[in-house]
Amino acid sequence: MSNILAFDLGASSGRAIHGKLNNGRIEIEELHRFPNDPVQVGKRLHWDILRLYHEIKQGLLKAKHKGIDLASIGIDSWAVDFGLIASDGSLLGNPYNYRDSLYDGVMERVQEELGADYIFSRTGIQFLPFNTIYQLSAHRENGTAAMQSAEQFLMIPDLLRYFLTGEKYNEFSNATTTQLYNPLTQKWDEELLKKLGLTPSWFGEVLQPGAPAGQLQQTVQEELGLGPIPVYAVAEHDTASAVVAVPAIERSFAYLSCGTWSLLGTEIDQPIMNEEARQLNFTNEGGYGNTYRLLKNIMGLWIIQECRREWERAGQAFTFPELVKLAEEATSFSAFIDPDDAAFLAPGDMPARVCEYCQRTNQPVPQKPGEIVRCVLESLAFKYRYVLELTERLSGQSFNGLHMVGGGIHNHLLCEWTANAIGKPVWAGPAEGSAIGNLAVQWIAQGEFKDIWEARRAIRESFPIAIYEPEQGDRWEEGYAQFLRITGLA
Ligand code: ADP
Ligand code: LRH
Repeated sequence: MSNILAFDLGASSGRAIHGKLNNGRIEIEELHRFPNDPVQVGKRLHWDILRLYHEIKQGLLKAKHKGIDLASIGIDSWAVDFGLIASDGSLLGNPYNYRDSLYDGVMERVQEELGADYIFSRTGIQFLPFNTIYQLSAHRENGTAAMQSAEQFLMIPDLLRYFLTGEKYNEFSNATTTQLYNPLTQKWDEELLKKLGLTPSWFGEVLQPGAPAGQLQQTVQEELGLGPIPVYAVAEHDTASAVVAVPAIERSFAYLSCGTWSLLGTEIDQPIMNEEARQLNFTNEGGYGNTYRLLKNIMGLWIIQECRREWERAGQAFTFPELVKLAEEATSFSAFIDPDDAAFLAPGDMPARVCEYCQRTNQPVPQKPGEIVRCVLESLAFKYRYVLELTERLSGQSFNGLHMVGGGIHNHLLCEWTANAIGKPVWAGPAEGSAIGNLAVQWIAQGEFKDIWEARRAIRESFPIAIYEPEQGDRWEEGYAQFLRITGLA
């Protein structure tokens, strides 16, 4: 019954997840998992897009070898990054990784030129230095070769979909993350594009999640020995797919999508584009069924990923569970960081940057890996509380708990500490939120689920949700006050 495949590409790893429905219950099976390591070439930082395409084909082959007859497939990935296509249909260069230093300082220049309030009033999107708008502006300023011969702009899932189908479309949820799409007119913002010196004709038709987007093209069918499998546009921004998979019961709910990034917010029907939202730097990213994701980016487990890489380079290899254990053994509330300090955005020696932060804020400097990880995880938990409270204020809602989805929920300490920090329960699950949301949108499109709420009910009934109740007492209140004081967020 309705076997389908979701390709979910995170900034740290990708997977092909086979989904099937069994009497209204969702069953998933991981067919393929692969690392997604950015590649540094000289000063530039790229994504290995052809390797990702190769891995997608491996996923299709694994499904074929298992005898799975696929009714459809969908692809989601991290946001903001893109490829430019020439008039002959070829990809112009390797897509840049959004953490490339080419983009340093560009956001400030564009804001000065056009005004932050103007940009926000047209897009409703938070100011992050790596948004596509600033990436493209940097390429324009630098006159990079791709900009000279570009004809079409495709984001990462659009691009991979194009390789598979030969058809070029943009997709709504991901398009909104560019900060070039106007949610009020429901179009690419031509005026903004022209002011930036960008060519509006590069930006193509925008498909809604759930729209058919072609089928495997002839050459791919022949290469893989497969039929014309239909391809859907899903909620192709991985965070949008993760929010689809939040097993909420009520319309009003708060979520934390927890992976490389932590995305915390709520789902709303109309974007909130007032002055308060701009001042608080909240975003209104597009979601499934014309909803919006009112949220804020929090630096997330990226800091831990980079610490782990640095320790590995130095000959000390730890698994994530080992790091969690070491953190558990370290002293609590010894030092805090603001995870969103600009120092933590670029790849590099993250343990040293955490220590520098503690030094410059006159705190005890963590020494051992366990102490550093504890400092980062406790700080994340407190930043979650801070952003949850802002979300309540801005959306005029009050939440009685927080849904956590994504690979980060395997970190049980982070879930527990988040519950303690917010003083409310955390409902953790499913871990493969983005892939499950990707599957759900395909099933809704095929009429297997009536709507997103029926899909969310099925997700709730199909996957275990771990409940973390908050610890009682004032300890975490005092810790939070200390966190606010040190980070200057008070
Ligand atoms: P992305 O989709 O952004 O690549 P994921 O949602 O796959 O990220 O989450 C990956 C993160 O989850 C890792 O960086 C790690 O911090 C955390 N994680 C995954 N598995 C575990 C585990 N077993 N124990 C602790 N943390 C884990
Ligand atoms: C998470 C994510 C996030 C974006 C960032 C670039 O994977 O898509 O929502 O802000 O990556």
